[in-house]
Amino acid sequence: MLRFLTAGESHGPCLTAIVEGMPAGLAISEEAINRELGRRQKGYGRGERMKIEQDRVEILGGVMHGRTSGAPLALRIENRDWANWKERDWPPLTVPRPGHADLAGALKFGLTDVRPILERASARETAVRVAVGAVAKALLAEFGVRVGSYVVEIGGIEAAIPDLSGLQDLSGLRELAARAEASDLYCPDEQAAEAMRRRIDEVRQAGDSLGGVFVVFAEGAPAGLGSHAHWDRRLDARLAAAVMSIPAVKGVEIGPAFENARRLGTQVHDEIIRPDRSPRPVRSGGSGATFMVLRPTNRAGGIEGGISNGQPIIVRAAMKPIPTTVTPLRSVDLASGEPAATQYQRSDVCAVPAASIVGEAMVAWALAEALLEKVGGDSLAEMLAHFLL
Ligand code: EPS
Repeated sequence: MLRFLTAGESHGPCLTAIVEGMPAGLAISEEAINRELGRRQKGYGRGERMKIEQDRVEILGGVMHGRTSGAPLALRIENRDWANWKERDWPPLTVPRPGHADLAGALKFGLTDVRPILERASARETAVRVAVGAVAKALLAEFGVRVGSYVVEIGGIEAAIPDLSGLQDLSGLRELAARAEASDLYCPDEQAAEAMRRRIDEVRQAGDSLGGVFVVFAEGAPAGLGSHAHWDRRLDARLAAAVMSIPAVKGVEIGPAFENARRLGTQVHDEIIRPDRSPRPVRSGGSGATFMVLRPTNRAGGIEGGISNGQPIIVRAAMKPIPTTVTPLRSVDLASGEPAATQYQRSDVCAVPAASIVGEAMVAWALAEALLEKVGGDSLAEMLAHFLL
C-alpha cells in the first residue's frame, strides 16, 4: 500500500523520491523535512562533501495547501556538488575499493569502470530517504508514535548507556534521546563522545575509517503492528530489512537479541503482570477491548511473534567502517588485470551519527507501512477514525 522509490546519483544533479500511498490530509511542510535533512548532515567525522551540501527538499507533487492530496508525493533534493562535476570528464575508476559495491557491481554488470556503480551505491542517496522518512514520521506523529535514535559505539568506544530493558515509563528513553540530540555525535554519554572524537581525529590522521553501533527506538507504537502469520509480515523482519538496507549497515538486532541468546529463557522473557493499579493499558485490535497488563521488562525490544506488543520498539544496528580509506588497500586494476593499490576518493572518516538519522527514517517508514496496513484508510481522518474505534 505504501511504497517509495528513489533515483539519482551521488554527483548527479539531484536525488528524487516518489512516495505512493500516503493518506490524504496529512500536513507536510518543507521546513519539517529540512529539519531532518539537517540532522543527517551533522555529525563529527564527516568529510569535505558536507561543507558543500546544504540539503533542502522541494515538494514537487502530491501536496496542496500544505496537505497531502492522496496523489504520489514527488520530493527532490539538489546536489550542490553537481556544479563542480557537470563539466568534468568523470575519469574511469578501475581499481575497486574492498568493502564498497565497486567490485561486486563490476562483476554483476561486466564493467571495468566502477563509476556507475559507486555513483548509485553512495550513501548520498540516503538524503532523500530521510526526506521520505520525515513524511512517515509526520504520519506516525498523528498516532502518537515518535521515532528517535542515539549512537552507542564508535570505533570500539562504548557509551555508558543505562539498561533500558527494565523500562516501564519512557523518561529514560526520552532523556537519552534529548542528550543525544545535543551531541555532535548523537551520543548521550558526553565522556564517551569525547573519547570518540579523539579516536576519529587519530584515525583521520592515520588515513583510516571507523564504524560503530546505533540504536533506533519508537515510543507509542500501538500493539498489533505486523503479523505472526507470514514471514514477510513480521514486523521485526521488516524493520531489520529496512535498517539493513542502509549502506554499510551489516547487523541489526531487536532489543538486546545477541545478549538474550546467551541467557536462560527465564532470564530473558518479559513477564506479563496484572497490575494492582494505574496500568498502562494495551489496546487490542479488533474487539476494542483494553487489556490491563504490565510488562515489567522489555528485553523483547517491543516485538513478540513478529507483532508489536505496545512496548517501546528498540532496533540496534552495526555499521562497518567506511570502505574509502586514505591508506591504500590491495586491489586489482580491472582494466589491466594487474595488482593495484586503491586510490583515495574524498570520503567521511565516520558516518555513524548520520546513519542513525537514516535509521530513524527507515524505521519510521516500516512502522508507517505497518500502521496503514493495520488501520487502513485513504485519508488521515479515516485512519484516525478507524484507529480510535
Ligand atoms: C560517500 C562518499 C562521500 C560522502 C557521501 C557518501 O561523498 P563524496 O564522494 O562526494 O565525497 O560524503 O555522503 C554524502 C554525500 C551524503 O550526503 O551523505 C560514499 O561513497 O558512500
